[in-house]
Amino acid sequence: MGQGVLTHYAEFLPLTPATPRITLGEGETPLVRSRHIERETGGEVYFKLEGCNPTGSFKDRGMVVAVAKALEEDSKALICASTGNTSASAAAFGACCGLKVIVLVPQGSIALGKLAQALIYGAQVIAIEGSFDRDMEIARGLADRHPFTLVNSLNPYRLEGQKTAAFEVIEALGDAPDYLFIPVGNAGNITAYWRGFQEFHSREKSSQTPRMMGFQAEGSAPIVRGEPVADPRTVASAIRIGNPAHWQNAVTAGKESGGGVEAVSDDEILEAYRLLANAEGVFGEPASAASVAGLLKSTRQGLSLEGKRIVCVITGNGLKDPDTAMSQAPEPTVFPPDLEQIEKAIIGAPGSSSWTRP
Ligand code: AN7
Repeated sequence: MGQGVLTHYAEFLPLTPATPRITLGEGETPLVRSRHIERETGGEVYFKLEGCNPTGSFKDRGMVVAVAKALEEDSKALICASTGNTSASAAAFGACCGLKVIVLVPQGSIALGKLAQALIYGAQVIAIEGSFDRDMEIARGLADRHPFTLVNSLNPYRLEGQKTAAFEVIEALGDAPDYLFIPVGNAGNITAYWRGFQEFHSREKSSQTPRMMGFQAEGSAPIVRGEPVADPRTVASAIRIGNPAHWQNAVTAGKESGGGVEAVSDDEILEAYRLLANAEGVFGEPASAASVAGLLKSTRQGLSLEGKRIVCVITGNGLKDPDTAMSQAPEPTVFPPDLEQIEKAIIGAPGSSSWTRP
């Protein structure tokens, strides 16, 4: 337990004896069975809780490999463009390894918790007007001009690390599931999972590979539309991406696996976000809820999941984005310190007790 991705999965990663086995305790995240949403689908539904990683998202699995290789190659600085989670992860691993970290984020559209992380871990945070896609071009340009290691998912070590989540799913279930529902932004993660599932299948560690069901937000769904989106919009700021780096790989994963990439609306995302929290006790960030929104939408559109095993990837922790949480739930009610008044508010008029949840 707790040995980290580099040690645990060394034989499946491009490591050498000179690769430092750094870790912040990433990986080995829980796979939790659904108790509520499952009933609506007829299948067996599990949530892969990637928000339990050290910086609160799946990015840590790939970042630990990318940063270890950067150290091996004697790099002195990391750079990335990010909608938030990549920057938090890069900042943390950079801090623990003594590397300078530069992160480019879209000004005004990165969730508060992620910004707080990048800042407190000590990264140089550069907020740029406009969308993530332009930040990505600038980060690539800077990495070309200077000896900075680009740690976006264009860095091949990132996807190598992220594929270990698929290994864990197979190990937890004893086989690959029938379906994997996953949010899609830059499309690195769906690419990495597909690679991981194929790799374990070819090593006879699973009897099948799952159908890969990727979901973009409707207002930033370039893969679904078949063209880049100039001004992507969605409440799920992590996946507000108009021109994904791994576009073609996502299409391939969908095709080869018998799944595909589709869109869910912000309303569908927020419905799934609230349901996940208040009916399952799982607090994922809005982008993560896109996987569950996709599952509910597919079921309602008639996809038969009877007897099937389904995994939804909950990619990031809900605490990352407190503003969206506060906007989606009622305000707390304020009382004076008076037992009777508070009691009345909780159980209503005398004699009418209501102890069970509505
Ligand atoms: C919670 O941090 O792109 O399809 O710069 O933070 O691999 O991009 C984050 C993406 C899903 C989409 N869920 O994954 C970034 C960034 C969460 C995320 C995605 C992201 P990809």
